[in-house]
Formats: sequence, structure tokens, C-alpha cells
Amino acid sequence: MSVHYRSCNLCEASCGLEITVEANRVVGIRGDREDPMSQGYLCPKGVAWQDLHNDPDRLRHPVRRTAAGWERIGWDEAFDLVADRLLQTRARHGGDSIAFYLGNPITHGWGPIILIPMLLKALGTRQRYSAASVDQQPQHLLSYLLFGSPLLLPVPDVDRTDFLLVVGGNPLVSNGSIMTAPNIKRRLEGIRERGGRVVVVDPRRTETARSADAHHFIRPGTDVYFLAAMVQVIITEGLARPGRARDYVDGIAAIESMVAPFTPEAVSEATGMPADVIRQLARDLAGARRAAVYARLGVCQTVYGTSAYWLVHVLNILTGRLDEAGGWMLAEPAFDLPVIGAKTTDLIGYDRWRSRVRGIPEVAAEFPTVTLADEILTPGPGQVRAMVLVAGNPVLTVPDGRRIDAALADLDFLVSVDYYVNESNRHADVILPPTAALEREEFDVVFPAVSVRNHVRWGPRVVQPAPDTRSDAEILMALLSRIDAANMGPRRAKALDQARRRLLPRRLVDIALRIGPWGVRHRERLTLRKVQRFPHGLDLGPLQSVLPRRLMTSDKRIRLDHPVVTADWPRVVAGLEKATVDARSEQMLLIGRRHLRSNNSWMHNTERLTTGSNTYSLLMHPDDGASRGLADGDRAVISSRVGEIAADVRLTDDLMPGVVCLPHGWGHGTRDGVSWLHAASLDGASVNDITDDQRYDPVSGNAAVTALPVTVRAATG
Ligand SMILES: Nc1nc2c(c(=O)[nH]1)N[C@H]1C(S)=C(S)[C@@H](COP(=O)(O)OP(=O)(O)OC[C@H]3O[C@@H](n4cnc5c(=O)[nH]c(N)nc54)[C@H](O)[C@@H]3O)O[C@H]1N2
Ligand SMILES: Nc1nc2c(c(=O)[nH]1)N[C@H]1C(S)=C(S)[C@@H](COP(=O)(O)OP(=O)(O)OC[C@H]3O[C@@H](n4cnc5c(=O)[nH]c(N)nc54)[C@H](O)[C@@H]3O)O[C@H]1N2
Ligand code: SF4
Ligand SMILES: [Mo]
Repeated sequence: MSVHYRSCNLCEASCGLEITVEANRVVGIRGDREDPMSQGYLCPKGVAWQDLHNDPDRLRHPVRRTAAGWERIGWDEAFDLVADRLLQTRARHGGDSIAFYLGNPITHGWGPIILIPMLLKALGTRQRYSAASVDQQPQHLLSYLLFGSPLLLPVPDVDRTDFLLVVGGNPLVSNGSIMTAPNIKRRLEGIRERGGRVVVVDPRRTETARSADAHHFIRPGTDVYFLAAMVQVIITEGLARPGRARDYVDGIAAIESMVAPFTPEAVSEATGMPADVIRQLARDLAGARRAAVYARLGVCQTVYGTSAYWLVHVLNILTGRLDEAGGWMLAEPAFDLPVIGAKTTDLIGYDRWRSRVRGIPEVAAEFPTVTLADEILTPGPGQVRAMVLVAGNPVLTVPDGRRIDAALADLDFLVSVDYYVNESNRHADVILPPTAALEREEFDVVFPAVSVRNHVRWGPRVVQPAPDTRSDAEILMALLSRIDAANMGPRRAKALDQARRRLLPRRLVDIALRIGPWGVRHRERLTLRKVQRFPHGLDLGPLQSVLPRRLMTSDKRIRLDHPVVTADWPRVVAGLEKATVDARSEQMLLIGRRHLRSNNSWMHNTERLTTGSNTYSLLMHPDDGASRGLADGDRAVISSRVGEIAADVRLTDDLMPGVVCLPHGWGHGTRDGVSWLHAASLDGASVNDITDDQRYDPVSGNAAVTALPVTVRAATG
């Protein structure tokens, strides 16, 4: 029996794990009490991680589609087949006929993060899509516009703040997002123990709202008006105190006229928030000694995602929170992804090119997923004919999943890198299953960049992979070397492949640590060897002030009234009247929710995570149920412009009247041919069968999956 220390990479919290292994099998997982970040905290998914390792439904070797079903093939045969088909597609239709869809888990491993940009470049395609555009694309866009890199993402300094305003996030369940803060419950309790306050603005009284000092309902999709009114109050009451930011922020004066129409009274009806509540929140935010506004999906997944999230920056900047302890801060990661990633890839930029069918601007070299199906299904030059799907499940996670489903079935060639046959890659020609995370060495290159404390950690391999298996990185490198061979000839490709294998991951990590902030600037003089001496992770202390030094804008200044934002503002202004009229109507709006024991569309194949409250059901206010003749447990049909699905009703006054709530990522049983059999046996439908790919934020392209107009009626028969 042996004990190993690693961090969990199922979600952004990255909790430290203590893993017990017997005869190369994971037999126990618990929280690592010596991890400086998580201090022993663990959620149920961390423990259930071993189920993935032992899951009989997981693919363990490459398979190819045949008329008679999936056929096992060898790795080399699979790599040759995939490379040939991709190269054939490119020869026939050009590089942009090959699209990539990158799922959420790619951010949790060094391999895909580093290798996928290389593969895109080698294939010569700009057709890059990812889960980010159903998630945080407004945040990346604004970080690029304001700070100069889409990866310079500020986080609330929760460990030192006295006032935290949470808008459209439920960290007690999501464990924090674009904010690596394991055991966030404890951290939020810390705010209150210091005499501070946590306030939540959300259409649902969430788990986070329940444990907060105050919670205010807001009508879905109207945060832009609520936030604008907060800014309006702060400016007109003379509460703006940008402090040190004045030295490097331009355009503050322009904000006043922008927000002038949005007095608390003017937005009250649209948002469903009393004017005096908004006014008081603005005063509380401005008056707190240390404060931060934190917003996530509820703000980003709306048609005003960019403008609304911009107002989050404005509030933090006007009240002097940017780059100040207890405020709105930037981490300084030992592996400096915001700098390295920006300098080695094409992700710095916006609107350098547009999507073919709808003309939506790229953001950080990505197109939005709302238009993926268009690009596959619309004939003409540049039509997508082949796709590489890595760690994603767009059929269940992207708006109008039925259309995505049909589009994937229409492709000439689809290859997927995934553990399972899921609802999306059931259309694949080839599936390449990777080893699980504990079977490979790990170094987190992403989340320390959005952490509430600076830290660094090396993760050793915990169990030996079975013979004849490959990690994500090995799979991507094998494909890359074959594409390189076609591009530059076998000899140069082989040399390049060998160089890559020598470099990845240890040498690269070592070099990055040495040239990074904690190798050069700070006293630590980090190297990989030094980091490896800290099996529980090395704490680099609370966040420090880094501005304007870390700005990556050409003039090292922040332009707050950025023209991209001001150009969208007339749409925001014009929308208030409609939002006010809508608020008076009977229109129901659908929002989403997450569950602690669930993870987007996966981890539903483990029995211990899919019992009790982790189920698919429609939450609805009792008054809305009564007016539709729906009692608790009744079957309801929820329909939108796009389609309809059914769900059992759970009446609760945790929901704002007029709002209904469903989780996403379910409905495994609604598609044939998936390998996760337990998941497919569970009740549920996919909410993305009714979300609408025509609803998106036109600035960032982010999908507006929340605030979806729906009708709800009792199911008959
Ligand atoms: N309606 C609605 N839709 C949403 C959301 C919402 O709130 N509401 N949320 C959106 C958000 S925020 C996100 S991030 C997306 C997620 O959307 P996706 O990224 O498309 O979906 P996931 O469920 O994360 O898919 C994970 C897949 O990756 C596989 N996988 C897991 N780990 C690994 C690994 O290490 N390597 C490889 N190769 N494969 C792996 C799993 O088996 C699974 O098939 O969903 C979005 N969709
Ligand atoms: N257990 C678990 N943890 C996860 C995940 C998971 O699936 N399960 N997914 C991970 C991923 S990929 C992500 S991106 C993060 C997401 O992290 P969070 O953003 O914290 O996730 P959600 O729980 O979706 O929180 C969104 C909140 O916004 C509210 N909301 C909806 N519409 C509106 C609106 O219009 N205005 C306002 N103000 N609020 C609104 C919802 O009620 C909900 O409480 O979670 C991550 N962590
Ligand atoms: S909160 Fe849970 S899933 Fe997220 S890192 Fe920690 S143990 Fe893993
Ligand atoms: Mo996400």
C-alpha cells in the first residue's frame, strides 16, 4: 500500500488529495490536510474519482466505427487513419474545413492546453470552438480589451475582503469558477468572521445565497441594468474613489453619461429589484473598507454578457478595488500562462477574422459554439467537413443540441479523444481514449492564474497506466507528428517530435518556472526540482499588487471606455424598455443550476454521485405551479422557440416567481449508442434541446443559455 499526493483536476478548485493505492489500484481518496490551498477540503466528486479509474464502461483502447459496430484497432493504425482522413479533408477542402471542439476538461491537463494550439497550426485551421463560448467568453474578451491578454483574469481576494457581492455565481456548489478557491464555504465564512458581509444577487435562493448575509432576487438577463444602476449611484453620489488606478486607467469620465439613463428607479421594474435595495448595495460596496464584485455564469450567459461583465470591472475600478488587497486582484502564476500563452499562440486579439456564416468576430482565436452547426451544415467554400472533438460533449452542452447532433452526423469525418462514447462522439469514426489523470504526471498550467492565493504544485503519477494505453498528450503528439510529416517531410517531423518529447512536460515546466515571475522577480528562484520537494504544493502567499507592471496593453494603460464596449452601448440602452415590458408579461424565463455531485455532462456514470438530490427536475415557484395546475411531482412540458422537453416539477419558493430552473448535462437516455450505461438509465432530458443558438451576446459570441423564454404546461397522458 502506498500513499500519494496530487490535486484533483475535476474542477477549478484543484483540491489536494491524499490517494491510497494498493496493487496499482486506487483504493481510497481523501482530502490532503497539508495542502496549503484546500487544507483537507474535498467534495464528493473528489472521492468518487476512483470510480472513473475502475469504470467498466470506460473505453480503454482505440475503436473504429464499422457497419457492425465499434471495432477495436491498434494505436498506430488509429493514428494513421485519423491523420490520413484529416489530411485528405484538408487537401480536398482546405484547412478551415477541419474544426476543433475543445471541452471543459482540456483546461485540466497540461497536454491538450499546450499541444492543441500546435495541432491547429499544423493543420492550418482557424475553426476553433470550445466550451468557453457557452461560459466565460465575455471575461476573456474584456481581459484582452482592458488588460491586454485574455488570460489576465482578476479574481476577488476573498481571503482578505470585507464585502463580497456575488452576482450570478453559486460557488458553494460550483466550488468557485474563474476563482480557484478550494473550500470556498470556509473562505466565505471567514469574511463574516472578520465582520464583513456576503451579498448574493440571483434569481434563485441558492446554496450560496442561503449562507450569505443577504440575497436579492433579480429577473434573469437583466444584470446589465442592475450593475449599470449601481455605477450610476456611485457616480452621482460622489462615491467613486479609483485610488491608485487613476495613474493607469483612462476613460473614467466617460462612464457617467453612459450610465445616466440607468437610475435605480429606471431599472427597478425590469430587474425586479427595489430601487432602494440597489442604492443601498451601491453605498455598501463603496463604503466597505475592502470589497469586490464577483460575477460568473448568470452574468456571462446572457445577450448582454460583455456589457454586463464590463460593468463588473467598472464597479471594481471606480470603488478602488483593482489590484488592492481584499479587492479585485490578479494572480501571478509560477508558470506564467497569461504571458507565455499570449506570446506563443495567436490568442491575443479580437475580431481579426469572422465566422463564415454569421460573421461573428473571433475572440482569442475562437469562434462561438452557437454557430458551430451553421458552419457544418451550410454548404460553400470553407464549410466544415471534419472535426476533432477533445474532451467535450456539445450535443448536451451547446445550445440547440439537436441541431449539433444532426451536424455531427453530417460530417465526413469525426475523431474524438474521450473516455466514453458520449452523446456527441457516438457519431465519431474513431475514438481515442486517454489514460485517466492519475495515470499521468500532472502540472496545472491554467488555474494558478486565477487563484486567490499564489501557489504551485507538481503532480506525480499515482497509478501505472495499463500496457498499451496513451495519455491525452501522447495521443495529440502522435497525431501532430503525422501532420508534421505531411507538412515538412518525415525527417524534420521526426526531429521535431523527438524535441517535443524531450521537452514535455518536465523540461518545459522547469524552463517556465525559471523564467517566470517566481524564478526571476521574486526571491523563490523556482525550478521544477524545488517545486517537487513540496508534495502538498508550495504556497507563494496572498496575491500581490502587480499593476500596471503586468498589463499587456501596448501602452501599459487600461482604457475603461473601450470602443468595443461603447459601440455596444446603444443596444443596452435600447433594451431597457423591452426588458421592462417583458417583466410585466407572463413570460417564464428558464435558468440553469449545478449540483455538487455532478460535473456538466459527465460523472453521471458513477452510482454514488447520482442518487438523492442530484436529479433532473424542474424547479418552479408554487404560485406559477398553481396558475398552471401543476403540483409537486407532476410532469411538465417546457417549450421554447427551438423545441420541448419534459421534467417532473418541484415547487419551491427558492425561485423568483416567473422563473423556472433546470440543470444541464442530463438526458443521456435520450440518445442511442452511448457507452455510459448507468448514466443512460437515469431519468432526464437535455436542457440544451430547448436552448436557442440564435440567442447570444453579439460582442463576445457567448451563448445566452440563461433567461431563456419558455412556456410551461402540464403534460397530458
Ligand atoms: N444550458 C447550459 N448549457 C451549458 C452550461 C450551462 O450552465 N447551461 N454550462 C456550460 C459550461 S460552463 C461548460 S464548461 C460546458 C461544458 O461542456 P463540454 O466541455 O462540452 O462538456 P463536458 O460535460 O465537460 O464533457 C466532458 C467530456 O470530456 C470527457 N473527459 C473528461 N476528462 C477528460 C480528460 O482528461 N481527457 C479527455 N480526453 N476527455 C475527458 C468526458 O468523458 C466527457 O465526455 O457546458 C456548457 N453548457
Ligand atoms: N458541482 C459542480 N461544479 C462545477 C460544475 C458542475 O457542473 N458541477 N461546472 C464547472 C463549470 S464548467 C463552471 S463554468 C462553473 C460555473 O460556476 P458558477 O457560475 O458558480 O455556476 P452556476 O451554479 O451555474 O451559477 C450560476 C448562477 O447564476 C444564476 N443565474 C442564472 N441566470 C442568472 C441571471 O440572469 N442573473 C443572475 N444574477 N444570476 C443568474 C443561477 O441561478 C446560478 O446560481 O462551475 C464549475 N463547477
Ligand atoms: S471541489 Fe471536488 S471536484 Fe473540485 S477539485 Fe475539489 S474535490 Fe475535486
Ligand atoms: Mo464551464
